[in-house]
Amino acid sequence: MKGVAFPLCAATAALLAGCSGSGGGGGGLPPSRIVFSSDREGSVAVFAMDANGANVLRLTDPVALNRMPSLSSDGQKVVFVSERDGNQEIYSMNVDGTNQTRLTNDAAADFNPSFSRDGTKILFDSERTGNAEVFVMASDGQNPVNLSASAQTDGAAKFSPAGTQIVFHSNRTGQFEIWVMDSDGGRQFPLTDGADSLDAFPSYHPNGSKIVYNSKNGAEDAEIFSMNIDGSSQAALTNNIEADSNAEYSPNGLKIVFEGLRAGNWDIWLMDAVGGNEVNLSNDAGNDTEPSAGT
Ligand SMILES: [Ca+2]
Ligand SMILES: [Ca+2]
Ligand SMILES: [Ca+2]
Ligand SMILES: [Ca+2]
Repeated sequence: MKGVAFPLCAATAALLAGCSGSGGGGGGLPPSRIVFSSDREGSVAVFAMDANGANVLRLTDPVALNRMPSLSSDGQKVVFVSERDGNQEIYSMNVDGTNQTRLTNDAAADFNPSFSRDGTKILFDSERTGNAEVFVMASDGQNPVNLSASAQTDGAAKFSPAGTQIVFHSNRTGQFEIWVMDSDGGRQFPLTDGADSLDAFPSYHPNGSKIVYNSKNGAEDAEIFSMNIDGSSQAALTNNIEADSNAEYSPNGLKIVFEGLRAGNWDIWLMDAVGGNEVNLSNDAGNDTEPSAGT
């Protein structure tokens, strides 16, 4: 492990990947890729790039719609949504685009997939009950279970690093808030309470202490926010007049990747975990959105 990890950390991968052996969960090499969706070649497809934006590779064919990729914590697998079979279904593939496998088969829309840290489970949104719910299934698509079970919209769920909690967004109070529940669907309660703030797309810090999400919270447009896991210390990390959303911490917890519109089209941006030092990683005329760094 030592002999393999050191050269990776000395190179550009250190931008995002965990370099110390402390605090990390799971095994394997530190992830060094960011997956995202882009329309730069026409129809929306899934792409991967290095943590510094280099070595861009298209992973899905430019037919149908392929989007919402989420990288596994070991950096080897990607779950994503495709409409290649007529409606939105969850697929998995290797990070180089090989072995694309369909995991769901339901006439309703299935979307927003993400892995548990150990890679054994996948959370996803499904409308198969007649409204959007948070479902969990095994990583091979077996045993889908409705965890949220509310009559309103629930979705965009992410496991906590330990796998014991799930953070998600829901409009069951009449507006979108960030909610948390036990991994079996128990003890569901909101963490935010902002009038018309559209709190959405939450994701945990790799050490489990923070949640990053997007919110309007008094602003004209969406900004990236962070808060403690009990909902305290809510703070804006971006401040500009265009939308910022879909944030995820880097595997080492030092950076945040997100999508932003401030360059005139959507791009994948990287900033410090406390805000600042914003860098445009995609820097392409197409719309680049939905980044995932495997956290
Ligand atoms: Ca479906
Ligand atoms: Ca629901
Ligand atoms: Ca903004
Ligand atoms: Ca772009």
